[in-house]
Amino acid sequence: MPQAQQPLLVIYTGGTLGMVEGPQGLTPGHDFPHRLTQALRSLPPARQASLPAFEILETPCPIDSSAATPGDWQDLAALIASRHAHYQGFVILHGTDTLAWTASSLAFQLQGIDRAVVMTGAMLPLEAPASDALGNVEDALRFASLPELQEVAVCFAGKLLRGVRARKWHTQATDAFTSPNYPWLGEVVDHHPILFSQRGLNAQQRGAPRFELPDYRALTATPAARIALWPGINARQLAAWLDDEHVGGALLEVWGGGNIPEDPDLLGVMAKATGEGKLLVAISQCPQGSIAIGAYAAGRGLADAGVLSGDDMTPEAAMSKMIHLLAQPLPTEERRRRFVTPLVGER
Ligand code: ASN
Repeated sequence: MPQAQQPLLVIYTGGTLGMVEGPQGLTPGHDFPHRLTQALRSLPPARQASLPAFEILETPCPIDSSAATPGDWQDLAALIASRHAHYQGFVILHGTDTLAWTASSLAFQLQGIDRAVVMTGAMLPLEAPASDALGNVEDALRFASLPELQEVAVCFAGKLLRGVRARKWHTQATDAFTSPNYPWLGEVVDHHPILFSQRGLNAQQRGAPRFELPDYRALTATPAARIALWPGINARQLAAWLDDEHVGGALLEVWGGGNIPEDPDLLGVMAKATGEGKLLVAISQCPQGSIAIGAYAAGRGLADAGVLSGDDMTPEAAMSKMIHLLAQPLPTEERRRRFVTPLVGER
């Protein structure tokens, strides 16, 4: 069937959007396909009629996304990859807490995807008064049916963001996501999805999809660590992470434009780790802007210790890229080269 005539596939993975009140508080509800179909009937007839056709499935065990692991990212990418040729696009309904992590990971696993994977969630359950759930689903469906959208994106509160640039920004507001270092890919105006197509990956896409689906579950032997530096951190504390033989890489969250204390012992711990082939990467603790290692004398040591620049990547993008690269049997130099190369518009 030509792509334009294929339906969308909606995958419900859990999250507040589909939650119901249980004895211990909100918990993922079941029977979501039926509940969503019911809810969509509450839309005005013209809006119902203009929705793209879709099929919907529920993962075997919907979760609160705070429980998600790289293994879940892997399962979701495998599911999309296996159905990819049969659907015009995908809408992933996901908890907001780790939505940006899953979006980032999917972008690396589904490199070169030639259709839309639109992730959304909600701050309130579908059946709650004044819920944002139905509006977010409606917007996501409309964006996912656009053939020019050919990447993993996050649709939330009327905005469309690049998935690998998105971050959860607010714990309560319905406008909960932002894209600190990349402009929006689109927005909804009067229930119409408007794409700013010159910003999309489709303009840079080359050839057929070249999915990379490594086994993240095998990675538990060489995990990645995330370490935010603080004033007063000492070499012994850093070594507790980096000397661990099971740690294959670490994201260091440093200050400002790429600065760390001028402490030779601290730098010695980093240099030892990179010398052992570990992938060390730095990003800034500032939520906006990029780092330039070596602009200040205080940052020069990072380059000398073999720490790579994460440029303006989000922590979610940097960590999921590191996990993606560590899960593949790559020579150290190739892994370092790929980390600093933009693969899916992440930097
Ligand atoms: N704890 C929820 C989750 O991430 C939060 C939400 O979806 N709004 O699954």
